[in-house]
Amino acid sequence: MALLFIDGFDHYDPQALDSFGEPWLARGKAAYLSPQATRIPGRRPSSYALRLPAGPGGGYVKNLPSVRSALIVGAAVRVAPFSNTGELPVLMGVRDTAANMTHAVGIDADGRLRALQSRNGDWFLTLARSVATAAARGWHYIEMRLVQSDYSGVFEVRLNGVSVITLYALNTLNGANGLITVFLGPPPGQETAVTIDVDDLYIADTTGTINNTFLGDVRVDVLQAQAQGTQAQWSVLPSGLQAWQAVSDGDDATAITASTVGMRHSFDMAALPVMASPAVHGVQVTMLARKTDAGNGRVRGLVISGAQSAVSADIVLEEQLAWHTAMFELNPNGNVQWTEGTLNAAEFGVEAA
Ligand SMILES: [Ca+2]
Ligand SMILES: [Ca+2]
Repeated sequence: MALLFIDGFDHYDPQALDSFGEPWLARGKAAYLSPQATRIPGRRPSSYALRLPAGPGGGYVKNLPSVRSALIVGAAVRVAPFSNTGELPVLMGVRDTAANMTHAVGIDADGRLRALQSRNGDWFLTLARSVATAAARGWHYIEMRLVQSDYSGVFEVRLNGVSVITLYALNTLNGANGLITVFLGPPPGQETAVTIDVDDLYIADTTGTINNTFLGDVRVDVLQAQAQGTQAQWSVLPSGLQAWQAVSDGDDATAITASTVGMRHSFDMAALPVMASPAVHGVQVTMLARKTDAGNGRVRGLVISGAQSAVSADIVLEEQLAWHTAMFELNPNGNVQWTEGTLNAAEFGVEAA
C-alpha cells in the first residue's frame, strides 16, 4: 500500500445540518474539521473545495489507520491575501503518535514556502525557504515528503510539481514517535493565521511499488453510481427505488441495507471526466454508512473488474452515518494499475461483513 487516502471535498457540505440541527462537518472523513469550514467552488468547474477561514477553529485533521515512518502529502492550496503581522501561516504538516507536530510547510508574507520542524511540539524551527513563490489568491499544488530518521531523514517540498526545498541527511526524528496524523491548515489546536482553501488532497507513504513518491499535481474526481451492477443482494429503502439512485441521490432517507454477511451490491459508476491522458493512481470507494442496532455492523468496499473481484479490510460501522473509505490502488484483474478503460468498465460497491 502506498496511496492511503484521498479527499476531493466534492461530496460533503460541512455546514449541512444533521437531525439535531448541527453541522455535519466532515462526517468522520476527517477526524477533525474546523466548525467554520465551508464548501466553496473548487479548482475546476462543477467541483468543490474546502475553505478554512482565518481565526479560531483550526483546519482539517486526518488520522491514519496505522503508524508510518514516512509520509507524502499533496494538496491544492490557495491562500487569501494576508497582513504581514509576523504570524507565519502553516499550510500542511504531520504529527506523531504523541500528538506532537513534527514537520510542516508554511508560507511567508512574500509567498515563499518554508520547511518547518518542531522540536518539542509547540514551536517551529525554519529549516529552509524556497526561492520559488506561491502567490496569494492563486491555486498552487503543494506536496511534502517526510522520511523519519536520526541521520538520513528527508524533507522535501514541491510547488506545482517542481522541487523547491530538498533537505537530505537530516535528523527528522529528534525523539519523535511514528507519524499518525496529517493536517491541512494550522496544527491541531491552533488558530488559522490566514484563510486557506484546499482541494485535491492525497496522502501516501513510501511503501509498495506504485504511488510511493510524489504524485505531482493531481485531481480527485467523484464518480457516482449511475446504474445497476451485476450484484444486487442488498435491499433498497424505500422499496421501489433503484439501488443506484438510493446511494447517489445525496438523501440520507434513501439507502440500501443488508442483514446477512457476504451479501454484495455493485454499481456501474459514472465515467471518468474527459482528460487528455489520464493516469489513474488509485480508486477510493467512499461509503456513507451506519449500522442499525447494537453489536456487529461491518462492511467492506467491493470492486469487480472483469472476472475478478476484491474487497477491502472490514470497516467497523457506528450508529451515526459517517463516511468510510476503502482504497483500491490496483485493478484486481491482473493486479495492475488502473487505466481509464478498466476503471470505466469496473463496478464498485459494498459487501456486508
Ligand atoms: Ca474538489
Ligand atoms: Ca440516499
